[in-house]
Amino acid sequence: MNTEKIRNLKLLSNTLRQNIIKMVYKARSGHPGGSLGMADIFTALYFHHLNLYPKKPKHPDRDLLVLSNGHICPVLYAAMAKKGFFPKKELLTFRQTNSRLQGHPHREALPGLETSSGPLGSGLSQAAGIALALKNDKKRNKVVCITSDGEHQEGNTWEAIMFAEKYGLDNLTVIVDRNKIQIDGETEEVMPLKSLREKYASFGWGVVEINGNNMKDILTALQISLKPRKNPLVIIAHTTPGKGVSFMENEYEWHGKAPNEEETIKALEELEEQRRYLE
Ligand SMILES: Cc1ncc(C[n+]2csc(CCOP(=O)(O)OP(=O)(O)O)c2C)c(N)n1
Ligand SMILES: [Mg+2]
Repeated sequence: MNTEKIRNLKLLSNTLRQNIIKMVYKARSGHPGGSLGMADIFTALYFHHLNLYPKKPKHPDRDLLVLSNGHICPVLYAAMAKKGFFPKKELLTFRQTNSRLQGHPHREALPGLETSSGPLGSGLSQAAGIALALKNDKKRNKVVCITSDGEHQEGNTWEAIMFAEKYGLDNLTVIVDRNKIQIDGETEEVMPLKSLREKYASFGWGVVEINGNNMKDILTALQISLKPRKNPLVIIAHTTPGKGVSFMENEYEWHGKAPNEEETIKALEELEEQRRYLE
């Protein structure tokens, strides 16, 4: 794989991470843990994999991204701004009254969002419905659904997994943020999920398991998702929550807490240091 391309993508991930910290700090609330952990995957999706039209967000040929775990929208907004869906300075309106960048995505407020989310566990059903409709219309747009491990503790998610297999949704790729944390603890302690690979496989899905913070792994998995197949595909992405900010990594307390001024300065210094290493 082209090393220059990988380096550029890593630089973009770093930009997204810095913007996530700035947004959550300015809003004094939000969800940095999952957002930072998923920055590499959002970078690969927005700047490599998905066919998007920032100036024509409803373009009929666009691919569709459904973010089910809506609380990690800082990473979605940071990717959308960088891609040109809206001006970068709008990122700092995150979570303000009347902002288009609500604390959980509001589809009708911001062009480029495919769904509203926040109530967990419904995005996979929405994505499966969209994928079935596209298939029925013989359209070739890709549908990618991002979902969290916490959402796999909800029954609706498993109904959608059965549904997608029944209808052979070969245009659907699900990416699970397997970061092993949720709002108030570790998933395996709160409600063990054990092997999502075995569970999805037993439901008839194709399964790829990757390090979700390794850009080469991510690009390889996305490449696999493009191969002709008969079934839906899941990419189980093992990510480090809080990735890139030492004191946030793997600490579930940073699921939904804003850093104070001192923490923000430290976080941005660390990210800047990582950037210098890439440049
Ligand atoms: C239906 C529903 N129940 C509860 C919540 C509150 N809630 C918000 S985030 C969250 C944790 C979910 O786990 P996960 O998505 O894995 O969190 P992360 O990895 O981002 O920390 C919960 C319980 C919600 N948004 N929706
Ligand atoms: Mg989680």
